[in-house]
Amino acid sequence: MTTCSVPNPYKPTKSADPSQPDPEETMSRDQIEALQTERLNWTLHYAYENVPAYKELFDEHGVHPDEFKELEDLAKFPYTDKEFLRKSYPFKSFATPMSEIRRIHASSGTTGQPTVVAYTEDDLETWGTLVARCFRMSGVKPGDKVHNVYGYGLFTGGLGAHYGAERLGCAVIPMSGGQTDKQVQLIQDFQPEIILSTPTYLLTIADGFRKHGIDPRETSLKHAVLGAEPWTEEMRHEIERTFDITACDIYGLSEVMGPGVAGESVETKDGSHIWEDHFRPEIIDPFDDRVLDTGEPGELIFTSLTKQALPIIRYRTHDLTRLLPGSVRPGHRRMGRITGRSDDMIILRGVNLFPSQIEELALQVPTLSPHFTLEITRPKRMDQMTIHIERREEATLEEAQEGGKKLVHEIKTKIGSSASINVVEPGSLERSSGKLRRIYDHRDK
Ligand code: DLL
Repeated sequence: MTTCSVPNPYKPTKSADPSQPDPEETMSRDQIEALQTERLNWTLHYAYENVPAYKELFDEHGVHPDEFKELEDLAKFPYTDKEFLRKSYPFKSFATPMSEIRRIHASSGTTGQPTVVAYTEDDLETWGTLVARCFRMSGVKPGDKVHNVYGYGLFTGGLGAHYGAERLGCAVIPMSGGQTDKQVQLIQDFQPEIILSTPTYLLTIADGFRKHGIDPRETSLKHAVLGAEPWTEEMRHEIERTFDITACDIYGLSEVMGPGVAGESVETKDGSHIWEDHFRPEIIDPFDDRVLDTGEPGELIFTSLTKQALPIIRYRTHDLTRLLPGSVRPGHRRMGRITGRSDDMIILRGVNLFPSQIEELALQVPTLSPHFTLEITRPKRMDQMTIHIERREEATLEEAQEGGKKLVHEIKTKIGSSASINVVEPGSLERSSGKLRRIYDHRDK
């Protein structure tokens, strides 16, 4: 293993009884902060001494890991982003020799070079443990059958969720995304209690059930653990009603680990607890980079505390949310729902808006479905947004068009943007088997 002048204060331990919380899960806030201080001290030295790109970045910024004495000192260190990792493509950001690496994943993003991430054996152990924590909090029990729809492959969703569920003691059905008819058949035949999916693809699976004349409320499913894309409270209600299940959030990103950075409790459904024994979150103002207080909305930043293969320092996620005090796990703070990504923000004639705001309003109109896309154009140098939205099966086209007018009115009064609406037939918009693309911005073309 790579050396570091500061001894690593962490060695993963397998919890004896996976149905019970890990000891770190129930630590007090003071205990967590003491752990974070110790682990940050190690991480900063470890990254500096083992990844040339970090040494270069810290030196350029005029800061040395020895200057870290207490949590507030983290603010002295520079931010990193996807570009920082891309410059080290493919393996130069790894802090360990390849002989220590056991897994490599990559996130493609929408454009350009993929970002490569890696895990040592200990990192994989930690990942499984944290995903298992999330699932347990979301109502999954050892012995449950888990239908895993997250994509297997380079995407961290499939394998990340898979090993977490195995760790918890579940029987995993590694279905992956797509093949909706087969999803329906296997859920019918194998009778899983749990489904893991992106929220939008779960709606497509619901349509698949209906197509086969099956009411989605009649399946064996009891709990869904959903993530990998932004979703709203309205979407939670829609999914819970559609399947007669509970739906909890799971959050994560490849660069920080993958799914399982934060997870939600089925009892409180009040946002995801970030596992702060492994990650130190911060919220910053995305425009002037100032660190904001707990409760203030801004961009989420993460520093890893225990990662070996790919330590990550003050990584800018571009995810917009806020930190809240812990509830069922008081030592760990929660994150509010992600309202959007700073790079997904649409600026329409000077007004900022996110697809999640449209989702929230659209789901309040009973004749409109949650399936929509946003098309942005600029005819005659004026921004124009068209919402293409499917009517609900049970509504006529006329009723849905009436609903569309109501939606346009709500968008105007609540968000301040003008939009036109195009109500289309059920099933006519493109579906995704993973993360859904909502925005089609043609303004630059
Ligand atoms: O999407 C990891 C993951 C897989 C999380 C399965 C949850 C479930 P990436 O492909 O690197 O990793 O994408 C990370 O997806 O920065 C967010 O913008 C978005 N995202 C992930 N989870 C949520 C969530 C995985 N629960 C990016 N709510 C992140 C909102 C989410 N956005």
